Amino acid sequence: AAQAQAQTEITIQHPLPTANSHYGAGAMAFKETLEKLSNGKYRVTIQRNDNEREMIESVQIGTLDFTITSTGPVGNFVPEVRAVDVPFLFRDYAHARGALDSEVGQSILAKFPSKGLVGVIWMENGFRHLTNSRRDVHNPADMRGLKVRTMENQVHMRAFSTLGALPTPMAFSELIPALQQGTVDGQENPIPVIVANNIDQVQKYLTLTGHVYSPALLIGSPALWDRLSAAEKDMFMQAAKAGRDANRAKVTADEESGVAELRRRGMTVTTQVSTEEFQKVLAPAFAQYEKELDANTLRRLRDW
Ligand code: EAX
Repeated sequence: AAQAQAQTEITIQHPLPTANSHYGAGAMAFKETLEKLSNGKYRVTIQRNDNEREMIESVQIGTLDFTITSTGPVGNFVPEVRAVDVPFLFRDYAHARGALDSEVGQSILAKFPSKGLVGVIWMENGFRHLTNSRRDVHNPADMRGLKVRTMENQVHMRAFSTLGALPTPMAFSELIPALQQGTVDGQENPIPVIVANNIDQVQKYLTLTGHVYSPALLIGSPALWDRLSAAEKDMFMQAAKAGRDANRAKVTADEESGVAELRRRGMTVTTQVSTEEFQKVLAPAFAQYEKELDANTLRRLRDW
């Protein structure tokens, strides 16, 4: 009888609803493609875990095979990633996707193995917008004094303090309770995250600041990856590309429908925002980024 093919269980975790979210779409496409290409040798289990830092730590020690995470906390593991979190770095989705898929984006992924992680592929969270429970925000002056939850990301924290807000870093898992209890006044996330997590239920005002593009990543565990043959690595990469494409397609769809949906749910939406004004106020932060981050990488990403 044919040798029963040994089956390998693969687990992937991400912080959003497994069904209707842009990470869920990516994880599902990854699962379906890998199971198909491996003729069932690999079976993928998708789980939700809304603490991105924890997932990255689990991948690093080998207790988790893959995670889809925003780059938010990743800069604390791979400092070179901080360059992609700089506000107003990317003009639009085409710029961000093209630059990250190009050799400059790949050169950042090449920094992961020395930190005990495998940066498999760039995925996408989306352009981040501000929500808050206190007031309509039209310009930087309206940000003053707002307690804004940020990701555990020094680049973002510096931007919000430069704008006069009070950045309060915390994991995504703590966000909704903090908004419910009023520990923070606001937060910032892409439309798909706001819609998928019903953040409109704890926030009244949405301002389409688009202040930073938030990449995501499929990060793998070296404990698994280094055991794969070249042919298997190729299968995993094809599955990763299918996941990336499905993830990005869902972001595009959510961007088109999400703002109208949030208005329908009762949010007050401010669409006209002068990004020039925000960038002018952020000038001191940009000067710091040029000093602290890899200026060459910043320039190559910005000019791509
Ligand atoms: O990755 O922590 C955040 O605000 C992230 O955008 C969210 O977990 C999706």
